[in-house]
Amino acid sequence: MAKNSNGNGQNKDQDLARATSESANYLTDNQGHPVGDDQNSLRAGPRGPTLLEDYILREKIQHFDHERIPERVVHARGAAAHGYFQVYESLAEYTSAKVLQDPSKKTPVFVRFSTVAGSRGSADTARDVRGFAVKMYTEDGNWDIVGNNIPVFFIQDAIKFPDLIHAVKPEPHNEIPQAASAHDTFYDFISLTPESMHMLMWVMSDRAIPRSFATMEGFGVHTFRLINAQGTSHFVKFHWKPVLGAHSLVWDEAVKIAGQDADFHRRAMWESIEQGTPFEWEMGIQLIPEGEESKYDFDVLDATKLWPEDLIPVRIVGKMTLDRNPDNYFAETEQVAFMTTNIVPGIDFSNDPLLQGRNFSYLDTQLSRLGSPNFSELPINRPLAQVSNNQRDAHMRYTINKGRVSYAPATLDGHSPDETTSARGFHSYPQDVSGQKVRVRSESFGDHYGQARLFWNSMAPVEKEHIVKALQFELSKVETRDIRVRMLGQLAQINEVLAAQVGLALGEKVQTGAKTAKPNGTADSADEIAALANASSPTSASGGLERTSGLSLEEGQPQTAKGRKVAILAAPGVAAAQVQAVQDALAAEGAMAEVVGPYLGALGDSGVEATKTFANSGSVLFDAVYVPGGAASVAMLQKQGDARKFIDEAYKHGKAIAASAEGADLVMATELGRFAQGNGGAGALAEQGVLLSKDGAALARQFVAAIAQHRFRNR
Ligand code: HDE
Repeated sequence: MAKNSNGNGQNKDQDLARATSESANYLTDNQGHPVGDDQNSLRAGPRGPTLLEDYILREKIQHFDHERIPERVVHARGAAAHGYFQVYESLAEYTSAKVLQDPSKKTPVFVRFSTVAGSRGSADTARDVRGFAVKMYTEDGNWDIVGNNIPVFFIQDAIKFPDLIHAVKPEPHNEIPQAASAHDTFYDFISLTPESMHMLMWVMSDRAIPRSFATMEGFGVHTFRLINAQGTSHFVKFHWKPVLGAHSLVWDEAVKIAGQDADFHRRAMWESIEQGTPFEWEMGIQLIPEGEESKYDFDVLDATKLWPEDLIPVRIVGKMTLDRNPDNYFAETEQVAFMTTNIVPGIDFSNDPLLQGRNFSYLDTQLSRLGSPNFSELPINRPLAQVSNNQRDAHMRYTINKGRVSYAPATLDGHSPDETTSARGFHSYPQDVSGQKVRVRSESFGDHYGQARLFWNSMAPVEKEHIVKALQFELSKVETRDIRVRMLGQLAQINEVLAAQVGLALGEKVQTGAKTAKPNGTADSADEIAALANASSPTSASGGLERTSGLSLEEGQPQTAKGRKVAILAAPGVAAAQVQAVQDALAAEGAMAEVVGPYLGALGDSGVEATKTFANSGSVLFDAVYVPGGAASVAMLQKQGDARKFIDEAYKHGKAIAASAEGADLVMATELGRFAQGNGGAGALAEQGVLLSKDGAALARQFVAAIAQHRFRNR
């Protein structure tokens, strides 16, 4: 089992709270009383009623009755891991934050990934935004970057958040649908909320169905400030760039995986860490010096806008490694409490109205979820930095504060911690602020389509096709025609081809040139939408860029087979040496392989064992397929419909396929055989990442290279 390597060994403070059943000598109740019989309740006679006196029964049942706490109102389904963060070089030029100074220092972290809309028991691969919440236990207290895997948000102002979430969650009358945005109330809200169009494009793109947590980017979303020791401020956006590159599933896979393995993402992270392969991201920052923010045609306070990377490059500044699984899901992953207000000296907020609202919400929600202001004393939430103040009492107080003094100023005995006079103390950036009290949206937040277009234009053709198909799927599930039509009006403002293509699946003709929204709020008539759209030019709110790097998943991703999972299809008689050769080649590149056979365990006397079967797995759970030779094995697989389907489906999903020696016969027995015959044989297949060869060693090399390309979109 992988042991952690986080900077300070295991988090010692938290370790005090860890309990193992192995070290217990005997069973007790919660008061430490030894229990003599845990199988039978106390009753009056063997067949008589149970006695109230049975404190052991009552305590056990009562504790059970109260086991559940409210699930998170959003981001209920999550999985988390421990690890550490290390900065590459000191960022003292920009910030005095201790965690960003010393490259030799490892700061412990706990990171929770989540979906947003689904309940705790929903499936991992639902189309949704993913939460990417990082808690760093720094020497100056906890720093939480409570981000997502999408760099922008649906709304500009926190006051609309309850509406957004009510709209996307299952509808209130029948609690349908679970973990899905494809329903009337969501699109009713979205079609009336032009500011959500940019985010909608992301959520309809491949970003919303990630292959793995390890292949997701993370974003702080809001603009924060970095403040250095001299008090100079830079606006900053935080990024997490996956070391493996950003990769996604295709929709058909996502849907099937939800049925085959609803825990697909959490299982992959758990297994990878258990096997000693950590999940890694580099931290990136984009900076704009305070005072220079107005030179852009988007407002840095507007969370529906990103900073195009071609305009403001991302500088890579550090690395985060997740290498230790939690010991207990509830105590750690469920009870962890992230809060946007957890920032450290050297970092500060901006006036982003969404962030300002979040700064209220996260403490508030923990009070309801965890039940007491003492949630910060739970081991997973407790800072490693010292905590000393005059706050006292409340439900479930854990600390025993000694002495008479719980106030300041004080002269009486005991310890009354004083504010630090050194620069170490947290000081807000002394920004000039003045103005009338108003409920308005700044005009600089008024462009809602420019960056939606930037995103669309930056997509590769196959990604555009996926967005169209996602919208066709989603909107065709909307029962109310008016809502569908209004959505088409919105899409037409982004791109008329997009709107027309989506319209086809809805049986609607999109009127090109039909303008449809108003800047600060809702737009419920075509005229209002028209007025708004006119204010948005093709390159507005995008620094004049029509497209920018950093958005498409089809460009600039590292070519690596690391972390990929390969199915080796085998039956009795399989050529064990070929299996071994490909397993070695894959392991050398950090890829994993599993043998899928007709049944579990030893495959005849081949010396090869199957760890998965055609009945309990499927091609969607793997990134590539290998068919080793062995005449008897291949002959048996050829008769097996599941084996042929495995290959056909892997082909359909663009995955690398390789077959050595007789293994090629299985491939040729599928649809691919017919394709090869009609298109000039094995050469045509090879171009599409289907490799057939007798030379096992050469094949293994080519196969690894093909896996590193991730998907063959030319099929
Ligand atoms: Fe959250 N959000 N949010 N959110 N959010 C919560 O806090 C909220 C927003 C995000 O793994 C809740 O502890 C408001 C943006 C993540 O435990 C709650 C607004 C972003 C997580 C809450 C937003 C996020 C949450 C529910 C609009 C990306 C999961 C449980 C102003 C930057 C953290 C909880 C975890 C969770 C409120 C918008 C990310 C209710 C009011 C934007 C990753 O407090």
